[in-house]
Amino acid sequence: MKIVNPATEDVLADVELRDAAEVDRAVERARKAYATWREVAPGDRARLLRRFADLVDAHGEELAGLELANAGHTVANARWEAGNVRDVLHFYAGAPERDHGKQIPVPGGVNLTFQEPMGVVGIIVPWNFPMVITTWGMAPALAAGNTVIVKPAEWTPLTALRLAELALAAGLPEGVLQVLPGAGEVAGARLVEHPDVAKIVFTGSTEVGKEIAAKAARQVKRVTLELGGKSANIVFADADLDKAARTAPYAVFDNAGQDCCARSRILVQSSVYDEFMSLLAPAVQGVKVGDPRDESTEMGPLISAEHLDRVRGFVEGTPWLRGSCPQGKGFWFPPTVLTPELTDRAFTEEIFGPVVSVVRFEDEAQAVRIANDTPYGLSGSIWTRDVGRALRVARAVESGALSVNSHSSVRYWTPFGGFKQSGLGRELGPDALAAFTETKNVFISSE
Ligand code: TXE
Repeated sequence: MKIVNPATEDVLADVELRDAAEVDRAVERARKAYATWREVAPGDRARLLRRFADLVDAHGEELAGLELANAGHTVANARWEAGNVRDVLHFYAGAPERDHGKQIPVPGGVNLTFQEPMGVVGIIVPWNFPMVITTWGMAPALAAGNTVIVKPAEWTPLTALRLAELALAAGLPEGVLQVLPGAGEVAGARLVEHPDVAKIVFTGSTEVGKEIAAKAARQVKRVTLELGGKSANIVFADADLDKAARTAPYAVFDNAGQDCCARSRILVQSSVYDEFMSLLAPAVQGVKVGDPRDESTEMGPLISAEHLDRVRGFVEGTPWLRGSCPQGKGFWFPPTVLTPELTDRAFTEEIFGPVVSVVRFEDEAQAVRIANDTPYGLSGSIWTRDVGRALRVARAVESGALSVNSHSSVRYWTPFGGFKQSGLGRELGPDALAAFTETKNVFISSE
């Protein structure tokens, strides 16, 4: 398959898509590798993963450049992502040394618990953040003693393929980490169905996530799902309006809106709606869209022509505001602000593009009602100077990753994941290791 730079439409590489039989062979290799990898002492596994992290660090510019070219990420974002891959590998490298079982007092003997690895883990990755999403699954899975097969998205396999080469160079044994480009319905589906794959980590659309969960259930296969979002950015009248408006565009137009955490619904209290909109307009117009290689660029292209068509389909008529973007080659769409009805498709469905919808609310209860009136529940922001309100609303919004007077969602040492149809399970943070182990209880009689 031809891999294309979404900013220029230049062909970057021709990557072979693997079929189901090749997935089967990869699973066999991963099973063999598991037999030895799980026995490697935690400290030795940690040393190998740290070496892997160091190689990622040494090749940071190269990885950032690949992600920039393949996924259209801005150079600033791509560099952050390469750093995140390094940090996540370091964070989980040492985790098994701290992942102790328990000795639980029982009569008549000794009771011990062990955190056992699961076996072969399949990681199915989307195209929006290829290398970080690969790593969020791969790092804790490997650290816990599992072997891993990554199935990158069809359009964006390049950074995952390079990470697999760096892992080998760092000394990870053959078969411990494999990257298999392939079609979702072929290679992805086979990983889900293969009886020797113990767990699937899937990030992608809610539709495919549900299908995977249903198939996995037939084998009681473990799954972690990170799915879609339609997150609310709630701005109360007492907020720092200037800061809320200045930062709102970045909370949704980052990565051209192709971000599951995008705050794509802005809810503004009626009494400050006009003032907020007058501050939002110049902020949106000021977003610099263009060549991702330019250090001052803030937003790049969409991933593909198909996706561009899909995003365009959400914008009917004249939007409240349209920013600017390059014309000509590349899959460009301008930052766009809509003021829809609560029932409009643009307000209820995940657009996954640089389109934000703004609506008004009267009071706290209505804000929470609107925020929660969605099947999704991934992230969200709350802007207010009232600490009590911030806490009340943060507790009331049905969402996995909220921020107050901020738009950040991701820190690798804190948990990340969704409520409702935004997902199942959590990635990152101290608990992610538990998602890649089974607890075994052993009782030894002293009688
Ligand atoms: O996702 P898919 P797509 C949303 C977003 C976007 C839409 C479609 O709204 O516009 O989904 O994107 C693999 N069995 N998100 O089509 O199809 C596929 O090869 C096993 C939100 O790219 O879900 C790829 O590796 N695997 C999301 C991965 O699943 C299958 C991020 C994701 O593809 C498969 C991405 C199958 N039957 C899209 N079908 C977020 N919120 O982060 C596909 N795949």
